[in-house]
Amino acid sequence: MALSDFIAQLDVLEAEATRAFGAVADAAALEAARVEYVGAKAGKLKEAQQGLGKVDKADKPAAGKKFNEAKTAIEAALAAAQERLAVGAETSAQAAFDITRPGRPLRLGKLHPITQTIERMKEIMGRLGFTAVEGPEIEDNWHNFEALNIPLSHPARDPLDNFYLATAAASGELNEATGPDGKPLLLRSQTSTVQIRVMEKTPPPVRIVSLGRVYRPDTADATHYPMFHQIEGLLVDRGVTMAELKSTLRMFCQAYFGGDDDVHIRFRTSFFPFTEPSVEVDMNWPKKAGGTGGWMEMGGAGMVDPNVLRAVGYDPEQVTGFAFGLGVERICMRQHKVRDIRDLYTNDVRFLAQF
Ligand code: FA5
Repeated sequence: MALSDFIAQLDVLEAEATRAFGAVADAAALEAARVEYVGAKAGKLKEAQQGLGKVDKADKPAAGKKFNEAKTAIEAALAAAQERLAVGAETSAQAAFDITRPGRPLRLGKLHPITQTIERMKEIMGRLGFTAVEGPEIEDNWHNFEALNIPLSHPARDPLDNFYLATAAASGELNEATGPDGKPLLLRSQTSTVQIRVMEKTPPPVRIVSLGRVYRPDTADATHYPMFHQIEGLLVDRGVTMAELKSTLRMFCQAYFGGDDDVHIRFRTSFFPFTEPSVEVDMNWPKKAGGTGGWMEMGGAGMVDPNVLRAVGYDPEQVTGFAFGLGVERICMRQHKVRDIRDLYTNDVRFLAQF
C-alpha cells in the first residue's frame, strides 16, 4: 500500500472516531463506540494496524509514526468522553464529594522575564540615585523629534521607520492623527522622549530613569522585534562629565550581572542628534566570570546636546548632562542566554516558566 493512502485512511478514521466519541450521550453509546473503534479484536483501529504490514519497507517508520499519532488522538477522544460522561453521571446522582481527597495544587504564576529585568534595572538605578518616571507611548512630533534636535529633513522621521497614527472617519476613510500643534502623532520610537517631558517640567538638577515600550517597523529576527523596551537614564547638573556617564553605566552593568569587577564597558564614537559627543555602548561579560563572553552592543549614550537643553529652557552655560538609552531585551537575553528575542514574546508557558 502507498504511504499516502495509509495516511489518508488514518486521517479519515481519526476524524470519524473523534466525532463519534464527541457525540456519545450515555454509557451504552460510549461502550458501543469504544468497541467499534478501539475494540481489541475487531476495532477499526486494529483493522488499520494491519495495513501497516502492507506498506513498503522504506515507508514503515513514517507509517508507524502516523499510526501512533492517530492511536493517541483516538484514545484521548475516548478518555475525554469517559470523563465527560462520568462527571455528568456523578452530578446527576448528586454523588457524595470525597472531602478527604487532596486539593488540586494551584500553579504559581511568575513575572515575565522582561518585567523581572525592568524591576531589577529600576532597583539598581534607584540605588544609584535615579528616580523612575514614565512617559506616554503615543507621542507628538515635538517630544519625539523636534525638541530632541532631530530636524525635519532627518531620516529618523521617515514614515517607513515609524508607526505614525491615523484616525478613522465615519466613512471608514483614514486620516493622519495629529497632536495639538497640528503635527502627526506616532508611537514613540525611543524613550528619549521622556527626557524632554521631565526637563520641561523640572528645573535642574534632574536624575531620572525611564523604562518602557518603544515601537519601530523593524522586521522581527533573532535580535529585533517591532515592539521592544528601552531603559533611558538622564542626569543634568552643574559640571556633569562623560567620566560620570561611563562610571554610572559600568556600575549599573556590574550590579546587574552580579557585582563582578570583570564586567567591562566600552564606548565607540557615534552620532545621535540629541547628544554631543555621542557613543555606542558595548558591554563585555567574560566567560570566566560566568558570562557569555564577547562585546555586545547595548545602546547609545552621550552628553546632552546644548540645543536640547535650550529647547527645554535650560541654560547650557550653567548645566551639562549625560543621557543613555539601552535595549532591555538585549540585556535580558544576555543574562539568561536566550538566543532569539522572539522567544520572549511567543507566550509559551513552558519557555516562560524557566525564569
Ligand atoms: C536610541 O534609541 C537612542 N535613543 C539611545 C540614546 C539615548 C542615545 C540617550 C543617546 C542618549 P538606538 O536606535 O541605537 O538608540 O537603540 C538603542 C538600543 O535599542 C539598541 O542598541 C538595541 O539594544 C535596542 N534596539 C534597537 N532596535 C531594536 C529592536 N528592533 N528590537 C530590540 N532591540 C532593539
